[in-house]
Amino acid sequence: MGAFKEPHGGTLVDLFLGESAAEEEKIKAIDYKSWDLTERQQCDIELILNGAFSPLDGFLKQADYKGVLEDMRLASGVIWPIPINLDVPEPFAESLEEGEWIALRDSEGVMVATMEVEEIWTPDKEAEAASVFASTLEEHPGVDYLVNHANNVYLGGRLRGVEPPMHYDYKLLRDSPQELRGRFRKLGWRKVVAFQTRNPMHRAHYELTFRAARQHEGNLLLHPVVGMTKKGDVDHFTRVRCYERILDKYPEQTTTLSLLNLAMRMAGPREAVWHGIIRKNYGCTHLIVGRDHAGPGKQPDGQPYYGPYEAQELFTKHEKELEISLVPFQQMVYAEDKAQYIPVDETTPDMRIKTITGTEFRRRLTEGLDIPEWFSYPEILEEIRKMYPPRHKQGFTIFFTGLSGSGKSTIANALLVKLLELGGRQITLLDGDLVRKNLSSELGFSKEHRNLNILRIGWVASEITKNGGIAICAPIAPYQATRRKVRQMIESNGGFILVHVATSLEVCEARDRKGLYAKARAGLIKEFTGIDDPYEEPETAEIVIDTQSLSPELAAHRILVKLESLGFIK
Ligand code: PPS
Repeated sequence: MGAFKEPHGGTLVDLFLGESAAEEEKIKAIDYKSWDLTERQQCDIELILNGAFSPLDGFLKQADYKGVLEDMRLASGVIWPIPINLDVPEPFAESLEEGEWIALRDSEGVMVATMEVEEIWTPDKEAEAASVFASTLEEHPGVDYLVNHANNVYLGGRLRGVEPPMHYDYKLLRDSPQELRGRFRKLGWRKVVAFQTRNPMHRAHYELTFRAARQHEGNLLLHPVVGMTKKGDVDHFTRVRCYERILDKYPEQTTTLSLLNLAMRMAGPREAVWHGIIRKNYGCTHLIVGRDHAGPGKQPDGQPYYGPYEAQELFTKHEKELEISLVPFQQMVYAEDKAQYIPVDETTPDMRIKTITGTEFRRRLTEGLDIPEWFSYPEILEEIRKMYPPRHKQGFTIFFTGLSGSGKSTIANALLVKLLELGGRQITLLDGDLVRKNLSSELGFSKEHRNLNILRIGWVASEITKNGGIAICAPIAPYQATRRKVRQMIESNGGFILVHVATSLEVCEARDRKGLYAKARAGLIKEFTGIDDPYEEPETAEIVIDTQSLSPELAAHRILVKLESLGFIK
C-alpha cells in the first residue's frame, strides 16, 4: 500500500469555529444549559473536534450507535468500531428537549463546544458491552467504566467547536491531524509507520519500531496515548520523559514524537481497528499492531479476553477498507551471543535468549535491583526509577484497627518512636481521637459518619504515602468494606499494612480506661462499637496482635520486622 491517503470517510473534520464565529457562539450560548464534561468525554471531544475521529462530527446518534454495535459501521456505511457517546445522568437528560443546544464545558468551566441535542436515549449497557468488548465481566476495565462509571442516558448530536481543550503540559508535543499531516508534508515523509503505546519504551521497543520503519522504507511516528489508559500504568509525565530520551537513539530525521489525548477502552480487536482509523486521520500509512493489542489483561479465571492475534486478524480483515497497513508486531528477544535483539521467530535452539517480563521488571524496580543495559537504556531507567523508587524509599501506611480500648494508640505510639529512631522519612500519626478533634470534628458515630471519617483518614494517608512519608492510622475502623476501600486508595501509592489489634471485647470492657463501655452499657452513649454497633473482624490483616500475650513494645517490634521483610525498611 502506498503513501498518504485521504482521511477516513473522505474528509478531515475540523469543527472549530473561526475566531469571530466562536465569539458569537459564546454569546449565543449564555442561556444554554451546561454540561461539565467528564474526563473521558474531554478526551473524546478533543479528538472529535480536531478531526482525529473523522468522519464523526459529533457524539453518535442512535442509528450510528446501533450500526457500530451490530457491525462496526456508521449509518453511512463507513467502518467505525467504538461507540463515542455523551453520557449524562437522568435528571440532566430530563431537563432537555430534542433540538435544543447545550454548552459543553471542561473541568475548569471553559466552554469547549456547543452541541445540538438531536437525540436522547437510554442505552442497553449490557448489549453494548457484549458487542464492543465481547464480554460483560465487570473486571474488564472497559465494561467496568461502562457499567459502573458512565451515566445512564446518551445524547447524540453535532458539535460546534468554540475553544480547543486546554493542556498545560507538553503543548509543543500535542498535534491535531492537520498539524501532523503538515509536519509530514514539510519533512517530505510519504510513508509513516505509527507506533501506539501506553508504556515506557525499552530497547526491544526501539528495535522493533526501528525495524518496522526500515522494512517498510518509511519514517516512524511514536504516537503514545496520554489521555486515559489502564489503571496502574506508568503516569504519562514519566513516560513522555522516557519517549524524549529514546527519540535521541533513532537516526536523525527518521522519527518524530507526538502525544495523543485518547481515552483508551482496552477493547482489543475493535480498539486496534479504531487505532488504525485514528492514525490514518493523522496521515500515517502503517500501524504497528502487536500481540494482544490494547488488551485488558486476564479474566478472573486466568483466561485472556481475546486471542493473542485477534486484533491483528480483525485489522487484516478490514485493512483494504481502512487504507492503512498493518505491521504485525514481532516479539523481539535478546540473543546474548549476537549481543542484539532479533525477532523471536528468527531464534534457533542453540541461541542463548534473554527476556525480562513486565512482572520481573517491576520486581527489580521495587527491590532496587539491577536492570541490565541490554534491557533498557540507562537514561530511561533513571527516569522510571525517579518515579518508582525501590520499596525502602517508598511511603507506606500502617493502619491499625480494633475495638475502643484495644491498645491501638499505645502500640501506634511505640511504633512511632521506633520509626523516628530509624529516621529517613517524615511520619504522621492519625490516631482516632486526634482525627476526631482535627479532621472530623463535626462527625458522630453513625455508619455514614464512621465511613466518612475513615475515608478521610484514608485520603490523607494516601497523600502522605504518595509523597514518600509514613502514615500511622489508629481508628476503630469497624467496617470491612471501608477498610478495603482505604487499602485500594493507598496501595497504588505505596505500602499498606493492616494491623488488627485483636483484643477481645471482654478484655476491652474490663479495662474500660475511658469509662465509655460502662456508659454504653448504661445507654448513655449510643452506637458504641462492640455494644450496639458491630465490629467486623478483618479477613486480610497483614498482622494480628494479641495484646494479652504481647507488650506494646514487642507488638511494635513485630510490625518493624514485618516492614523489614516487605522491604520498606532496611
Ligand atoms: S470510627 O468508627 O473508626 O470512626 O471511630 P474512631 O474515630 O476511631 O473513634 C474514636 C474514639 O471515639 C470514642 N467514641 C466511640 N467509639 C466507638 N463508638 C462510639 N459510639 C463512640 N463514641 C465515642 C472512642 O473513645 C474512640 O477512641 P478509641 O481510641 O478507639 O478508644
